[in-house]
Formats: sequence, structure tokens, C-alpha cells
Amino acid sequence: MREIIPIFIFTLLPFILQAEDGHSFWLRANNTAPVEVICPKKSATLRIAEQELRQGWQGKANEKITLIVKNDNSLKNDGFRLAKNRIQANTDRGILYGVYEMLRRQQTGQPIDEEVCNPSYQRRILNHWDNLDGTIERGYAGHSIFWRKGADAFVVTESYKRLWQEYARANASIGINGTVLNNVNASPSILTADYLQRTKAIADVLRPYGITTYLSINFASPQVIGELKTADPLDPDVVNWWKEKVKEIYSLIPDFGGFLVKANSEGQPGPQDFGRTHADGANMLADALAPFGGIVMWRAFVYNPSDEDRAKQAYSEFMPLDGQFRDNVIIQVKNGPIDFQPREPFSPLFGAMKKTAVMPELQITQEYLGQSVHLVFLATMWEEFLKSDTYRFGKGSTVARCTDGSIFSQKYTAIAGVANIGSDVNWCGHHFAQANWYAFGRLAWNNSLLSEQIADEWIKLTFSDNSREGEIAVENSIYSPDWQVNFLQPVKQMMLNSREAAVNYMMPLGLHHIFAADHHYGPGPWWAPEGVRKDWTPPYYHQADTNGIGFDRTASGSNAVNQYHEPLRSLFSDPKTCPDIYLLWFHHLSWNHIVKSGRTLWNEMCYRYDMGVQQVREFQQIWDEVESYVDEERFVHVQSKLRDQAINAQVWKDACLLYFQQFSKLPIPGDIERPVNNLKDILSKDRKRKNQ
Ligand code: GCV
Repeated sequence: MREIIPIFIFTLLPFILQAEDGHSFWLRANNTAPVEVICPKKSATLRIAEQELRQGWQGKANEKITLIVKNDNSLKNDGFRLAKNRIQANTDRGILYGVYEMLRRQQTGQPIDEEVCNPSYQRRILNHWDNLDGTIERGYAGHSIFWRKGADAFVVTESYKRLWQEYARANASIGINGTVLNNVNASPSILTADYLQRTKAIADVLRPYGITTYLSINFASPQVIGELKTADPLDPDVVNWWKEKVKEIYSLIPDFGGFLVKANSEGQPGPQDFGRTHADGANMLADALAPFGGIVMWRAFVYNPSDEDRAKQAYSEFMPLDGQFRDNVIIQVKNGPIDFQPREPFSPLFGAMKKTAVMPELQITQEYLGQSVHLVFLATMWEEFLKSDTYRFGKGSTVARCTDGSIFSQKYTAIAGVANIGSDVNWCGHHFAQANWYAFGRLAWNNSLLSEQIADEWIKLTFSDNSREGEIAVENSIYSPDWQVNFLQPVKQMMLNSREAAVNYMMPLGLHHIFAADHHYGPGPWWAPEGVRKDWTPPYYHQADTNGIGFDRTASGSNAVNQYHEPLRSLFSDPKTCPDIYLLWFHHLSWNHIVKSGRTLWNEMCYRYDMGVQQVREFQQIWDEVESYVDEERFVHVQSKLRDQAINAQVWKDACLLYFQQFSKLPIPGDIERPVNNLKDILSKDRKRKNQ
């Protein structure tokens, strides 16, 4: 148990909160007392572990902490055994994670009891969609921290090294142990000598923090940079080209992790260009990587403009290949069957592939959730996803258990998150977007953590001040009942409600992909210009007409329900049993259909959109009321973002209701606030934005 130190709340001293820019992530606390660290083994990673303990120690003065690397069968991979004055692990990396856990517990007031902590997934990986010219696809927090264009593109300055080190430290502190440095829409140039040298320089900085480096590759690389006539995965020259390339990479980066591949998707080249299958392509790369211990993360995000419902295509493509992949291939599957929407049911591929390793891909960057403007805490969405029961192996076959090795064994288990990190000083553009980076790491480590606990930890670590005047805690301490009641509780509630609020004001009741143009920010249910692929336009997804709204995915429609295991198939098929949250995902229903609340579908839509707007207005109030607990820099920043979010939420509500009203021809219920924007003006602003 944590020693209880007498703590009194000191309220008389003048109280000034230090301005903060968010760059330190949660690693803000300086030690409150000296600590002696004993670590018999020496390594770069252990040196970091020792230093972190000394720097962040919040226990009693002059305590001794021992760090022991020793084989223990109860520990898996990077796991560690925590005790009051001791951390033990099989690996140096395990010790480092143990140290961060000890510091987290100290700073959040949790006990440090004897406990074994093993990670849910062996590989906990960030995916950066960073382009080699320094831009970031779906990045909303500045430029790439890895790549830049221009004459200095390959110069490794001290300031870059410092930034990479800070990045590595932040990731290690939440258990992330791998990173893919470049966009899945990969430039073949990443495998040329200059870029590999830079990759080596980055890998060298990340390594002591236990971060393994991976790269996304372009399947046509042998043709584009290797000058071969083909990239056919069964061609001996191509096979040899990849073998040589892999050898070259390992000569520079001996612990290189492997490749991430987007193939035959959204215009990217792939094995199907040569009449081969995804398995042929993935296995060829896997064979090249296997002698070095590397893996292939092959994405299942594939779909083409065809008559088949987009939501079905990944399953149709990959299920027939189950069992054909090498054991160092993992199929990386997005959480939902379409594309990181504010809400989707889980992808039916989870649990369905039984002889192939599968890993979840989550999106931390808020491409479809207000980007770096809206406060949306994603842990609740990920918790909903990980806990979804696939029923593949009976009740309790959750997505988490189908992917972490608990239900069927995989040689490698992994989880990926598309990063929201850029060159902005606070890394993520919005202070609260850091909570999503933090949450991804925590859930990758322990996929049964509750979002409430993650939010609780994050707020304490990010906004409290646990320094003491002697034995006296200062005002913003986690030990202050005032801080807990008036800051922690309301801010936590705001975070926990934020994703549902976004679903409400953007696309409630199972609506999806009704964004304007391809920026994926504002509403655009009407957007369907001539010549644009149908499956890239919102009407494909909402199917609104005078009869009703929603995508019929039952047996009378695309029959996507059939890809789910019973009892889900039946549950989703019947509008009476289909959960409201997925109603219009699976059904096309009349505007007067009665939903579970007893309201008509149209009225329910009006209530949900309005509720979303009201929720954001509440967030604004909550934030204004906690002003005295936050430094001015962060307070003003978040306050201004919330104002924009409130304006945007109103536009979402007005745009969607006024647009869909053209089909429903029904009035907005009398007790709901009227729209304040005209559809005409929203449409004309949207047009202008596109022409800019
Ligand atoms: C990296 C969506 C995004 C694209 C992204 C793609 C993917 O379509 O809008 O920007 O490309 O997903 O995950 O490959």
C-alpha cells in the first residue's frame, strides 16, 4: 500500500498556475523527494529507467528501489512484476514499463501493491501517415516530426534527435513499443538509400526507449526504384529484389520490425495487379523478412467500386484466404467495416479468420471526429469495440479476446493506432487529443481497462499539481477534495460523454459517412458530384428518399448481416431488436417508423441532433466553470476550440435536419430549438471551401 503522508490542503498562499504548452505529455512532475535506485544490470534502456525514477519520484524521501532483470515464467513479453520497492522483469524494456507504471500510480494516488502486469498485445504500434515531403495525411497537428522536404531533408540535427527522443519517451511511458514511420499510401522512395539512412538515424534514437521501427512499403517498389519490369510477387527477380532490400535494411537496423502494406486499395498497387492474391503478396514479403524475425502487417482495408456493398468487401476478399498466410503475417483490420466512422459495428472479420493472425487498427487522429478542433475522447469508442461480442466461439468471444491470443493462439499479437502526432508544440493540436494518444497506449497494454479509469488517470496526470509545501499539498493536488469534486469529476464526465455527443450531432442512429467532400470534417449528406465514385459519396450510405432513410444490409438488401455470427445476425436483421445505435447502418426505414423511445424515426433524429448540440454547450459551461483550476494557456486554448466545436455542431444539426427534411417532409418537433443556419448558406460555404 502507498504510505499515507499527512496531507493538508493549503489555501492561503497566493496561487499561480504555471503556464503549460502540453509538450511534456503526462511526464510533467518533478520529484518530490530523492530516491536511491539500485540496478545491477547496465544498458541504455535501464539508464533511462533509473533516470526517470529519480526525476519523477513522488514517494517518501530516501527510499531505495531495486530494478531486477531476471527470468520469471509468470511474466510475458514486456511484462513486469511490481512491488513497493522493487520492479522485476524479463527484459530491460519490461523494467522501463514498470518504472512508468510506478510513477503513474504515485501521481494518481493508486497503491503500489505486489502485482504482475502483462501486456494484452505483444506489439503495440503507432502508424504514422507521414509523407516524405513532411505533410501528414489526415494529420491536424502540424508537420511530420520525421520527414521534411528541401535541401535539408536528410540532415539529422540535434534538435531533431531531441524531438525523436521526446517522442520515444512519451510512447514508452504508455507502453507503445513500435512505430511505422511513413504513410500507408507509401512512396517507393522510402526504400532508397537516403531515406533508409534517415530511418536508421530515427531507429537509433527510438531503440533505447524500447520502440521498434517499421516502414510502410509500396508494392510496386521493385518496378519504380528497382527498375524491374514487374512487381509480380511470384517472379523470381522480384522475390530476390525484396530479399536483398530486406537484407540491406537489417544491415542498418538490426532490430527492424517489418513492413506495413496497403495493397490494391484506393489506387495503391498490389499483387492483384499481376493476377495474384493478397496471400501471395504478403507471403513473398514475409519470406524475405522471416530470417531476420520481421513481420508483415497486411491491411484488410480493401474495397473497389463494385456492386457489392463496401461494408462487405474486406470480409469477402480475405475469408477465402484464411489459412493461406505465413505465420509472420498479421492481417490488420480497421475496427469497423467501412472507415473509422464516429460509430460502426465491429468488422465481421474479427473472430472469423481462425487460421490467420488478425490485429485491430484504430484511428487516434480524429479524421472523422472533428480533427484537432473537437474535444472527443475516443477511449469510450475503443472500449465499445474491444468489448463487442463476436459470438464466434460462444458468448464472451469479444474482439479483444479474439485478437489478443486468449481464444486462439497467434504467433504474434498486435494492435495499431493511426497517430495524431505532429510538430505542434503539444504534439496533437488539441490538449484533449493527447488523451487519445494516452488512451491508445493504455488499452494496447491492457485491453480490458475502462475508459473511465483512463480518463481519470489522464486528467490527474495532465492537470493536477501534486507538489507540496513540506507535508502540505497545494490546491490543485489530487488529494484535494475540492479539486476532485469541482475539476476532476466534471471534466471526466465531459470526456466520457464527448464521443456520444459527436455521434449525436454528426450521425446518430447508425448514419455514417455523410461528410462533405473528402476533407471529412463538416456535413455534406448532399455531396455527390458527377464523376465521383458512388462509394465515396454520402447518398450511397444514407440512401434517403421520400420513403425513408438508411442502408438496408439485411437479407432484403446487401445481406451484410450474414457476415456476423448468430445471434448477432438475427439481432441486427430485425429493426425491433437491432440496437438503435446501428439502426440505419442495417436498415432502410420509413420516416414514421417507431423507434425504441416511442418516437418516430424523424422525430428521434431531430432529438438526437439537437441533443448533440446541447451536449457541446454543456461542455463549454463545464470548461468555463473550471477556469481557476487550469493554467491560462491551456484554459484559453481549449475554451476557444470548444467555441468552434459548438458552432460546428450547430451547423451539423442544421445541415442534416434541413437536408433530410426535404425527403421526410415532416416538421421539426415543437420543443426542439429551430435551426439557425439556412441550408442554402451552408451549401454555398461548402462550395466556396472546395473551390479554395
Ligand atoms: C491513408 C481513409 C482515409 C485515407 C486513408 C485510408 C486508409 O480512406 O481517408 O486518407 O489513407 O483511409 O486507411 O488507407
